[in-house]
Amino acid sequence: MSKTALVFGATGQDGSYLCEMLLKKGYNVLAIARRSSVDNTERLKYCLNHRKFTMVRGDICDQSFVFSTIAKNNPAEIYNLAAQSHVGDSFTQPNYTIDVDLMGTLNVLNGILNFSKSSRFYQASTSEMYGSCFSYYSLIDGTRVESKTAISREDFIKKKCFQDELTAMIPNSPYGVAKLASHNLVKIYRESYGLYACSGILFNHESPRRGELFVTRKITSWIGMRKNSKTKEKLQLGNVDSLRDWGHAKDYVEAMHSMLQLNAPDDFVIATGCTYSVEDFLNVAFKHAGFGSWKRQVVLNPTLKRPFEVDALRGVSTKAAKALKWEPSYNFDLLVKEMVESDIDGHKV
Ligand code: NAP
Ligand code: G4F
Repeated sequence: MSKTALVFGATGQDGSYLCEMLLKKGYNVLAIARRSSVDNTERLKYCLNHRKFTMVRGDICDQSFVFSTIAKNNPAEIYNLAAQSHVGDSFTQPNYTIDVDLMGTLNVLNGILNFSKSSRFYQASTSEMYGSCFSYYSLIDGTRVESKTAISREDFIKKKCFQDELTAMIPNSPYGVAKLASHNLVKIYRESYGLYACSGILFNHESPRRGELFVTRKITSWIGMRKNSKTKEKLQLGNVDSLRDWGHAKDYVEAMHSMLQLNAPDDFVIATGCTYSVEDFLNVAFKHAGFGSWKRQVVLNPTLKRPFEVDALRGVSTKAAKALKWEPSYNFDLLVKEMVESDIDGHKV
């Protein structure tokens, strides 16, 4: 008999790729989408007519809904991707972010504990939980040194600084705080009650389906509009110096699934190991679009800067490579190219 997977956050970027992948693997997929006054199922267009796909309307903050859905379906696997996922917005909507990103997780964990203890659980943790903490290998004796002092951007790049499963986590945003509390709850429920519960510490991952308010898609959707003569406005951005480890969402949903197929639950970093600045993204995206220098087309607007920034991210996925046999199939250039081409082509994904 086919396994059933319950997906919270199915209408989002990752949720849509995950649902498609699970259907391909033969799962019955129960997709949770919150009620909306406009259609929010665009990204699920390849799933909606599949005979093993069922969509249920509900909110992760509604404990009675979460409990009854878990109890009724006793799913083999539960993925929690539902979140207010915009870091910048978490500064202006901290209470709401904590409600969805922390209390929502707690609802699912308690639903599993009380009604479906055999369900395997995946939690969408994030590199935003690190804040400004990182590690680096000492170049002198080769041992792993945790650096807790401030380091320049140049040294971060030069000294091969990175974050992994052992790096300290001191978040810089309400979003990071909510996600870290959820991350710790997953560990506590795993160790206290024996649940099969995992967290994937995923670094930034993008795709043509990325929401248009995240920086990568904001850039490529502007390029698409400019190329198709739909805007004369310049592109407004905040901090273009920050460094991110950007992968492709399609690769990352494979890792989520693999984490739930192990003999024992564990937490894993999922990342490419490479770091690029927002400025690098602009350079490569403008090159693929055949545009000149981005500097003539972009306005740096200080009001788009965050009150507190995660300056530099580079993840090391050695643990996932070994246990999950996971590695990314996209590099930075391929990812940017796919996003630019999709937006120029009218976003047919
Ligand atoms: P996304 O596109 O913003 O999707 C978030 C999903 O959560 C959407 O389906 C959204 O529904 C749903 N949602 C929001 N509030 C909800 C609520 N109260 N009840 C039920 N559903 C709700 O995010 P994503 O990029 O796919 O990321 C998936 C998860 O991974 C998120 O938890 C995110 O925080 C985490 N994460 C993402 C990255 C990344 O780089 N993408 C990295 C690390 C971790 P609507 O469609 O109706 O808005
Ligand atoms: O694209 P972003 O908004 O992604 P951010 O903040 O790194 O968060 C994403 O990745 C996290 C994993 O590390 C996820 F947990 C989270 O859910 C989300 O998916 O911003 C990237 C960088 C930041 O440094 C930001 O300050 O781009 C900078 N930036 C510059 N101008 C901008 C803009 N970001 C946005 N969203 N919009 C701008 O105009």
